[in-house]
Amino acid sequence: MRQILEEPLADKPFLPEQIADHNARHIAALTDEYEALGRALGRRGIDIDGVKAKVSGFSLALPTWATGRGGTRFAKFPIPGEPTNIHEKLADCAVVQQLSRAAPRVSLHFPWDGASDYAALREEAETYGLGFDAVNSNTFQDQPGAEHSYRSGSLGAADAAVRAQAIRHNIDCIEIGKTLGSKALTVWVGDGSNFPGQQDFTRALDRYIEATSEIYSRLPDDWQLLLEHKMFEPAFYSTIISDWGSSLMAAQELGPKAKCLVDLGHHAPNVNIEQIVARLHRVGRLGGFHFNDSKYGDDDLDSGSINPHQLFLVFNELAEAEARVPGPTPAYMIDQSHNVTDPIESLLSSTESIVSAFAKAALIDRDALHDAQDRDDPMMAFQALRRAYRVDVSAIVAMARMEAGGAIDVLEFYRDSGWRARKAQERKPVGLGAGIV
Ligand code: PSV
Ligand code: MN
Repeated sequence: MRQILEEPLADKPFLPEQIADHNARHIAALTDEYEALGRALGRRGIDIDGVKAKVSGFSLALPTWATGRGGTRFAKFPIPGEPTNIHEKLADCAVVQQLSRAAPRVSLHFPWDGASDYAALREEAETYGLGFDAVNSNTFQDQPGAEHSYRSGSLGAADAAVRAQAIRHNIDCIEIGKTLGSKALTVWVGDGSNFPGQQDFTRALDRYIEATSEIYSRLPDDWQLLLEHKMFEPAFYSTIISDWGSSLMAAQELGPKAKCLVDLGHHAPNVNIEQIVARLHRVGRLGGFHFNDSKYGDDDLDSGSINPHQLFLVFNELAEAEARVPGPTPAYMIDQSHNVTDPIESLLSSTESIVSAFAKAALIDRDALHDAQDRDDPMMAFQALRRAYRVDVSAIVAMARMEAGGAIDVLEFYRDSGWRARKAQERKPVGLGAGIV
């Protein structure tokens, strides 16, 4: 057992010297691995430092709701020391960012992340070196004291008063986001039906688009409206924005600031998500991602834990699209439910998986790939992808992280730091319950 690190005096969770001490123990091995990989890649004509530079430029956002223990609708098993309010959630996100150097933005969800002073919250985040990504609205749960219930839908509800309440909430989120410095509102609604005949598919979509266009009209010029589709749950027969087709239809009707957000878990098993990515990019409507992994449905498992190859293929399509039509980077975010791990550990490990998939995609020899495609040589086209996928890019990712001030072995540092045990002394216990919050 290594010694538990001291509570830092700085505004960041850990002192830079603590990270430097950790890195000093690992730098010789990392340099050795990086140089060996550099030689191997050099033989293929790939400059490892160029790949590392691309990796250094990659970043994603953390969802506040993934910093606490998630749960299923059956139960939630909290751990001592998990965050109980937005300030504590920010502190935990700061841990992930300080160690990984790839997660400098936080995505807030309202009303879960309510605060009394959002200008002060922005300053608080800045002291951690964090900024704010998209704000998320919540019209899938009823809040205490709310005038209307979302039990029969929200933006697509048959009752105009319910729709008006949902619109007002989204506009409130935009206003909060402006103070925070966010540039996007993500809208996911659970609206749908459980019985055939319960809802008129067309009229429900019409109502949703009409209500959402009111939100769209309140969007600042430099903002985006990210529409997140999901096949099912909580509605089990039909969902209003169930797939990328419905999402794209809505985005195109709303206007150019509306884009589609792809949550990897929101598709039927085996759906070709990488092709969806290519399609949405082609029409300029790929707004962002919620990364997670799944085996059965919207499992919200850790990114790369089940199907790292799919993650790689998604990044391959993004690299391909970017090479063809350079444009703004989509909003990258994690959206997971950490039911059995320390959420910080899952966020650290998932960040590493996502950055690694991105790094592998950066290794693909695009000329060889295109050449094989054009010669109608499926095996060599596949091999162009395979050669990149087989490379263990850990040394590139760790080197980029270390050079940016992060830790070489993020999980080892985090465990040695005793962060969670310290927080268990300081933070209030979380209640039992079910659900993700
Ligand atoms: C819905 O399943 C979702 O993916 C949306 O992004 C929500 O905002 C988030 O999970 C939290 O419920
Ligand atoms: Mn999501």
